[in-house]
Amino acid sequence: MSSNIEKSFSLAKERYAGIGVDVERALKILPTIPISLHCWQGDDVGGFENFGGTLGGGLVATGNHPGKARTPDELRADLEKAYSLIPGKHRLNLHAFYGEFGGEKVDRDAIEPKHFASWISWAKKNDLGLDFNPTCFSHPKAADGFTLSNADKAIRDFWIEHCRRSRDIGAAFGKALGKTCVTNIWVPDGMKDTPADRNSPRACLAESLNAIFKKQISPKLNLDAVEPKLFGIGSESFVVGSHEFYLGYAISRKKLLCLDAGHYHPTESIADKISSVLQFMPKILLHVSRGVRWDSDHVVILNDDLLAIAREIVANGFEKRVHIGLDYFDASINRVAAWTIGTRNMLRALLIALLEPPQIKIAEANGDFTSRLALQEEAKTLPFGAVWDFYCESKNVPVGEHWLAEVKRYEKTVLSKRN
Ligand code: RNT
Ligand code: ZN
Repeated sequence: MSSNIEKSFSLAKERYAGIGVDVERALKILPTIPISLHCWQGDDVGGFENFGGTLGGGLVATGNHPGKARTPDELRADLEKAYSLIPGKHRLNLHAFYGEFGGEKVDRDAIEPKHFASWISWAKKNDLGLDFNPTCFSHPKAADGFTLSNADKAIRDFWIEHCRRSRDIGAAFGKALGKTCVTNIWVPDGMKDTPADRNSPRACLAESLNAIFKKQISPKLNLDAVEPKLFGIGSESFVVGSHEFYLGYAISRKKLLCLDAGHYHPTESIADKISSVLQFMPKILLHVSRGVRWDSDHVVILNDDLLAIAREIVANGFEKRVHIGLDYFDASINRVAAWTIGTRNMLRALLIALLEPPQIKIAEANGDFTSRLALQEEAKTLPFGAVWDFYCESKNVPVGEHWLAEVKRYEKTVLSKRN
């Protein structure tokens, strides 16, 4: 280890010890919190079905940075590069249309665990857990904007079957890897303009979900999550699976609620929702993202929103009750860098939260809100950077901006050859 990193770390440790923060304890907890990287950053939410479908459901990946993954092997290679730049052992979040169908046309209602065999063996080899999502968009049967809530029963049944099979695939992941899979359902269903009937589609969605979840699956193998949204591109006036819809559904059916940081009003933070919903359900899933104006999926940066999310998890000891996944896609920058930046930021935010001075909570408990505010502000410039650098070095990943040179080298030698 470089002696400067060690020197800075030991000074930082002393500084933290002086205010009652146990740095070693923080460094023991951080590696126990896995982050689920979303595979879809690697190819602009394209998938590998190859039936010429275009991105739908209001999802838009803008930008044309060269080098997006065109095959499962390329996507895995890019992911391996990203994981090599991120400290700790993490997970991969797959979407159903990333299956490997060997050139065959396997429709969504026919997917099976065997189509994910290479992903499973790759995850095993790399010691990663896998999470899963049915893909209820980018498909002719989603073209009218309705899937599980479609007025046409045949179309609903098609998507119900897809989601049922997705849960089975999640369970197969859980079994093969010995790590519980979280399978998250998000559907794009909604309307561009004011609906005349908001109720019928919601009744249909609830009924479809009941049908999907009918089969019991061991929670050791697979956990189900449902993901609400306020609005989407093309569903500005009405989203069937709104926040209240899924909050009610998740509580009454004992499912995980998935809180996506980009799915609410611009000043509405999901950080405040965490301890609210956890009063009524054992576990939740997060889609950590960053909303910018109408887009809900910018690369995660180390801003106040992210710090608040991490803090709410750590300060309340919710590390085992909150599954952390990322969800964004930026096609305008190097995609391996996008994963690396967002994941390192998520971890950095968790570390900062783990290093929170205990006096802040004590001041609040004593009713001393002056000290609380003063200490919260002073905490913002404590030397967490030195602890983060030490952590990266101890996990054998690049310190500071040094990961970028590796991504640039990869871009030059691998990604730029893809066009
Ligand atoms: C869309 C949801 C959903 C998707 C992924 C690709 O608004 O956030 O989670 O981003 O399933
Ligand atoms: Zn999401």
